[in-house]
Amino acid sequence: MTTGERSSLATRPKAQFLDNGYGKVVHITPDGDPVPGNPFLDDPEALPEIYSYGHRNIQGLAIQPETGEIFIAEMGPRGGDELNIIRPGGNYGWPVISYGIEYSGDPIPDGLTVMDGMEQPAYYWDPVLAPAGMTFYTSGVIAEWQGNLFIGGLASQHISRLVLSDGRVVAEEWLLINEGQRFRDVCEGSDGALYSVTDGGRLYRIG
Ligand SMILES: [Ca+2]
Repeated sequence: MTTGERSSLATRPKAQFLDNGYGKVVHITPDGDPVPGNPFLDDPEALPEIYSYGHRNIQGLAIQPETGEIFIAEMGPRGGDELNIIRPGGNYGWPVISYGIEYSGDPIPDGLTVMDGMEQPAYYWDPVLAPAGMTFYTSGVIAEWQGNLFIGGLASQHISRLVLSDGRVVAEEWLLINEGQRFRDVCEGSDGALYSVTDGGRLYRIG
């Protein structure tokens, strides 16, 4: 499961600390207990559920079928939405490093994009996507899409199709760009088609 830092200057710094649930990926059992093997179980200052930290506002998560790797999409500041591959114990940098700026146009304090000990995004969007739900496409119904990652875009009003190779994004295509819809979630149906629902109440079937 994932959380956000509530888009407030007061709570934002909490994303860097392990004593709270703001801006985290948490790894729990169906009963809500920390999963054995979680990275901070031996740290008495840390919440045992935490799997990674330093996130802004995670909206989508999908596990890559062939590798088992966890991919998340998080809303960043203006020009800084990120795709991240989650490593246990990883610090994903927010609000210390970012590729974006404040929505007001002000720089993020310090204006840094890289720091030792902090993970770089696998990809970032500028202008932003405002990512929502996401899924890997596994079916053979559209053979050329097999293994691609699809992410709903809210502010951008399209679906982003990402082609990945060795954990890197090598191509991006925008789908349904003229619909005027905020794409809230995407998933693959049992019929092998790709489905998406929108904030405007539409259901799209692609396949
Ligand atoms: Ca980051």
